[in-house]
Amino acid sequence: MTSRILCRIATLSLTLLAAALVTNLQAADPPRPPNIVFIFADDLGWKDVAYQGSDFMETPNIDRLAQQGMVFTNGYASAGNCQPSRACLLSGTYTPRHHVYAVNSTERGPKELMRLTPVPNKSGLPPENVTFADALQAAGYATGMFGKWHLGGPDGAPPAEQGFDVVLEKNGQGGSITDDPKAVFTLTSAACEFMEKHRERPFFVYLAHHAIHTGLQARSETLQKFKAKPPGEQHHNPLYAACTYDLDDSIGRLLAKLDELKLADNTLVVFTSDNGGTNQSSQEPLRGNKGCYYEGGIREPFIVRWPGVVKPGSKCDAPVINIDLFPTFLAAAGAKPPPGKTLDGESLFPLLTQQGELHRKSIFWHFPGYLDRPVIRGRDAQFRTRPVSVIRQKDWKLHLYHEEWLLDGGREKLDTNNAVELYNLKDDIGERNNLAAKNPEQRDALLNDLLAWFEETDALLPTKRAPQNEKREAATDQRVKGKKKRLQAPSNRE
Ligand SMILES: [Ca+2]
Repeated sequence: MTSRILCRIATLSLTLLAAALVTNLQAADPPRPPNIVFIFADDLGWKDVAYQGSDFMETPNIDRLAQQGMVFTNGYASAGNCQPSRACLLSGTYTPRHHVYAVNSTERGPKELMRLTPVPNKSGLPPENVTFADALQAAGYATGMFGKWHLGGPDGAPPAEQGFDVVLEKNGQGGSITDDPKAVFTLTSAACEFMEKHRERPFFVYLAHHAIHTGLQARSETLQKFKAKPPGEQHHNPLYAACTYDLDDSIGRLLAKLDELKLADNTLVVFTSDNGGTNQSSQEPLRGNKGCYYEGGIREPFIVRWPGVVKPGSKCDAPVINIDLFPTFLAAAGAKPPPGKTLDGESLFPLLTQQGELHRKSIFWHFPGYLDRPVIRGRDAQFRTRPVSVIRQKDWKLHLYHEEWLLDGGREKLDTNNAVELYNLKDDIGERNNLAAKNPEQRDALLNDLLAWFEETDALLPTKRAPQNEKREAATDQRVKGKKKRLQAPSNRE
């Protein structure tokens, strides 16, 4: 053997030895799991950000986040209002599992117009309900909650009992930063302080802003900026735009802090909102607003940024919903679901890494109550919604209205009783063209899956006539019988 070959063998052995050492070191000291920063807006609608096409709002920081991460074009809140959306998000389960369906009460609106007795509402999650913060805390994360909780009350528990080490609950009334009326900068500063303090270990930030919930408030200079701006055709409310801009500005500060701490590369950032925009902001072409189960009430801006995992500027059209975040955060943390814990969502990992699809067939909503005040292009003139359950499956979406389902003949009369609305969102994102009568096969398939889901989740359904209305219902039954021949199936009611 020549000395050159011997030398090569020696080099190779050393290289193998070094490789083995590195592997051993890695086994002993696994890479640190990512920090998780979840920014949750309040009442920010799908169309309220510039990257979604608002013609008046300016959201440069949210837009940049969208460019740096993955945009989910079919991203959803799990309810049309604050409280149930948050209960679903935190618990990782749909409303039938925890019975938080509404803000305060499921019986909101003119009682004489309610045909069913609504299912009673719970105010929050009991402390034994394992939240995503409980699970991340158990996985070794420092956990901080800043902003709006909205899950207390007689049935709930404060954030400190739901897995958060550090809590700053703050109403949107003033703050330590001058001219911060919606407290966006105060909350952001507290979150930044928390990140800095816990930079040496994995942390979880739940930053639940009060913005842009009413009463709308903004810094005076921002308000002046939008008062001076020519109005858009769709959006033209300077205060609404200013409030949104301040929220966006605070998000910019938080992202800059991650850069400053050199943590951005190992931090998963998620941004979305708890429900659709109020009637102060049109969500067209989406139908409806906050409180509705039409797209305007539940479809949201939904962004995930995760350097090295998520391809910048990528898009995903699969329907996803905020209960998917619990299992996604667990997967990011390398943690297993807590024993015995039901999780209705699915980890978004296959979508984030563009390596596959989710296993589930459908996503669901269940609102067995009444919500007052009509909205732009709602179902009727009295309520944002009546008792309704919804299934989304691929491009299809079906609404089941419990009043007509229970009281007007159920499945036997589906062609005429208006209990079901069916839309193909791919062709009709505005839910204008009800296909329930035209496509009974698709309608029945979705309806069957929805009914099976009621069984699976033990969903409580509003099955009793409203007592204040029994006499009127009985009289209506008689009248309907008399006029039956003249009745026609109503077309798509607006
Ligand atoms: Ca809200």
